[in-house]
Amino acid sequence: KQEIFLKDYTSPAFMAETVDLLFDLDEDTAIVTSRVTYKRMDSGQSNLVLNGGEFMKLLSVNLDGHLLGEDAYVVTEETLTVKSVPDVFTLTIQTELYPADNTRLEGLYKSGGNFCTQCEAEGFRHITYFPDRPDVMAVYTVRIEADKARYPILLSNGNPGKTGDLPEGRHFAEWYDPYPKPSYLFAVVAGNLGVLSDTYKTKSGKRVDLNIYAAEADLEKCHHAMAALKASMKWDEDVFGLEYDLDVYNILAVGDFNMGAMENKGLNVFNTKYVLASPETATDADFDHVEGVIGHEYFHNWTGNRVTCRDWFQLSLKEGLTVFRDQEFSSDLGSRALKRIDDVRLLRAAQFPEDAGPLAHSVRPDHYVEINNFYTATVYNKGAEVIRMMHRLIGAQAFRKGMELYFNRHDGQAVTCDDFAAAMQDSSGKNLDQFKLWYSQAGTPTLTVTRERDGGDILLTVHQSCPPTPGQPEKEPNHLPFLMGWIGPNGEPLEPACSNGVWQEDGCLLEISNSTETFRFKDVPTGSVPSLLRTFTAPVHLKHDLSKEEKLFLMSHDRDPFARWDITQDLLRVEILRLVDSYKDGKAQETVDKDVLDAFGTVLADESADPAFIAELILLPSENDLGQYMDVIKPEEIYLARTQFISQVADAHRDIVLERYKKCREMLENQAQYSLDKNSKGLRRLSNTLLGFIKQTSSGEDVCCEHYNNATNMTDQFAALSVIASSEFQCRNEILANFYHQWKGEDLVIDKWFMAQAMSRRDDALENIVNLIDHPDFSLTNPNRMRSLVMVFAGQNQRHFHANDGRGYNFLAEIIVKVDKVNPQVAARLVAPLGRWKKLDPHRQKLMKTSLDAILNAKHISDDVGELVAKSLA
Ligand code: BAL
Ligand code: ZN
Repeated sequence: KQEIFLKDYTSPAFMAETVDLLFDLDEDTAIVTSRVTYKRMDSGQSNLVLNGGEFMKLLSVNLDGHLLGEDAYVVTEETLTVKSVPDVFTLTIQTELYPADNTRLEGLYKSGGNFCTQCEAEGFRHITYFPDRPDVMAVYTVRIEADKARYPILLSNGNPGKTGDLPEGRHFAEWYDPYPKPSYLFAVVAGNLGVLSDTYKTKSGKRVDLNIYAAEADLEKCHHAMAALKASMKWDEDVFGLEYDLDVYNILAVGDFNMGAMENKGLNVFNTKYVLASPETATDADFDHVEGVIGHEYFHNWTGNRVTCRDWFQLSLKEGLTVFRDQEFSSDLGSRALKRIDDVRLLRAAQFPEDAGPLAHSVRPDHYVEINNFYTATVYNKGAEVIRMMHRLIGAQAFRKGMELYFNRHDGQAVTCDDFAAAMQDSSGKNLDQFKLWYSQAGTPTLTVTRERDGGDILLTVHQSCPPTPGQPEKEPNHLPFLMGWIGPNGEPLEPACSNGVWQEDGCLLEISNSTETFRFKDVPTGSVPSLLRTFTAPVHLKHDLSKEEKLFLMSHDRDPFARWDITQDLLRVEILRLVDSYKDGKAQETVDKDVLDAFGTVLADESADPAFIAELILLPSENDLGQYMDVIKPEEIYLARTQFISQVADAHRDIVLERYKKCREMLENQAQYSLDKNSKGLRRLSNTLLGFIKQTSSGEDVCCEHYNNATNMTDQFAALSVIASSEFQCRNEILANFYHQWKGEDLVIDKWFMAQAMSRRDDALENIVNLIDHPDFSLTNPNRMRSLVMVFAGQNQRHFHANDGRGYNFLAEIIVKVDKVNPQVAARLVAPLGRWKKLDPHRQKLMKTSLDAILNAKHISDDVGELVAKSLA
């Protein structure tokens, strides 16, 4: 495949206006008849060029009622060109598809015996020949015909139309979607499914039928998703005035899905992982993810569907904005501070390494080979940070007005990130020209903050720089919001006047646009400490000159919960990295600093704060996170130093840890039943986090195994399983076997069984992981299973992935080559960890590059994998 460039964009030569599709479904094959009316937009183009070709057979082409001979069109592997077409015409094309053989899971495929589709980004071209690009928006009518007994449920986008019986036990259903949409939002479903139904009344009084389709046995696990859907509909009305527009909202849950979910108009298709949840089978975090993803797909109805992307370079137009919207939704429903901590943790774990590695790209990339490779943390999560910065810079009111302006201007259109920024600029009057560099410049900027006293005042200087990224050697300074506060020497918040900063409810907002800027804070008492980058108002690395004592001071006095968490992470990170540096021949030469240990004890004993928040404070930076702060990652020393830290905390504060754990458990036991309320979730989160410390004490095995045996919900059971799977406890093998037998057949729970082992740091973990590939429940064709074992191992088990003999790398490379034959999108997702070789020592660098070479040299590698491996080796 050729690389394509944003600068080469041209508008469509032909517009499709109406699309009529007939799906004639058989057990393994499908005949699709598409009847499309086209209109010429560019008089210089006499031929109509349509995308399509692979994995389907062209049966016939018919123009305005005339069957075309083979001299009237040209078919290549990727296109169908119909020669010399009129200005306006109807083209009818018949294709034959083989959904039962479709393991790539794009286009039409079968999952669990049911038919479903995935068309984003370019799957529609595997259903029929069509201008498969997002700026061709048409009105779709769909008719599905299938065996009635095997496929009683027939669904597509929009509102339902006629249904009826056909000869030979078949039946049909028709669907009409009045809203013009691009082909990537098309969906069709045929299956034997149960349904959970409800209704929603919109703010203008319209009734909407809500249906979640899933296997009959799973329906009882759909109630949380249904509640989340209704909450999303209400939230979008309340916060943005946006109402749902069709008569029905359908969701299908499928077990084989490349993504988390898909926002097809009126017919979302979801990975079961983000729909099904019961206390027995899903953790509290799973419940939160279901709520967030249901919200995300619902919010796409306006940000993505009603207004869509002009081209795939603009993917963040819908994804960054919709992630921002789902983050806000979850914050409003739960705790804003905890949600922000979660989101920043994810950004640092997934996006910062991407931005620092060979696959770095801007939020709006300007070239690609395979668009599927750009559904990334940068486009999604950094994209959401870009929207969040705009929201902060112009304020919530102007942002809401900007959204209204955006919809007034662009409803029914396919537009660009510039169009969105223009709406925000026009609603606020703030010039966003420089700000838009966030869309085009890759890399994570570093902000360095220094302080200088000038009489009674403090001069605070912020310097910004951004490292080179592939294709971008030089960077311009970014425009960004920097929120901060001050804590006075007595521990009380201070609000010193600032010449060029504006005090808001949660801190003083500084706007930064030059590479170096100085802010004067008036009359700041000696001993005051700044609380920097509150709520993480910009996606940057922060460097500052705060001493250990000042950090400890903030840890106990900053009332801003996010800032308190972030400074605690900073303190812990610096301390663990000091230990890492001290290791010689696998032996620690230093012990944990007493002040840090004492402060940790104070946090553990703090009963005034929300237990969920205490859990966040005591959760140490991950091994991956620590590695990012080293010039050369030392995987084994990081693992050892982090474990040493946990052991020393467990030693020094054994009684507090056990006491706190016991109290949490007692409070939970006193509750009549499992509850998802904030307090119960917090108590589970804290006690489960404490297990990691208890594991290192002499009573570790007893407490962890008892915790497992007494668990009445998956949150507790999985927390214990994870700790035990990574331990040398006698009970380990028995408990792993017990878990497997208890949950055999529950796919999402068996995924957790694989995951717990993929995360194990035991000395023999790698061998076990390699062997699990041959387990009867492992499958190369199921993306969730692949992710649970292979992605979790390569992405989260730094110690074993970077095994010094290269076994971790070989294992991953071999799997990538195998999976690539089955499902290139899933295979491509596994490449990134191997590409980050520059951060390792020369020995490992060589091994990693050898593994990348092996992938590149394998036969018939896909464009998906080829693009990423080539970039990784560059
Ligand atoms: N559009 C792909 C899945 C999602 O971001 O919602
Ligand atoms: Zn999305």
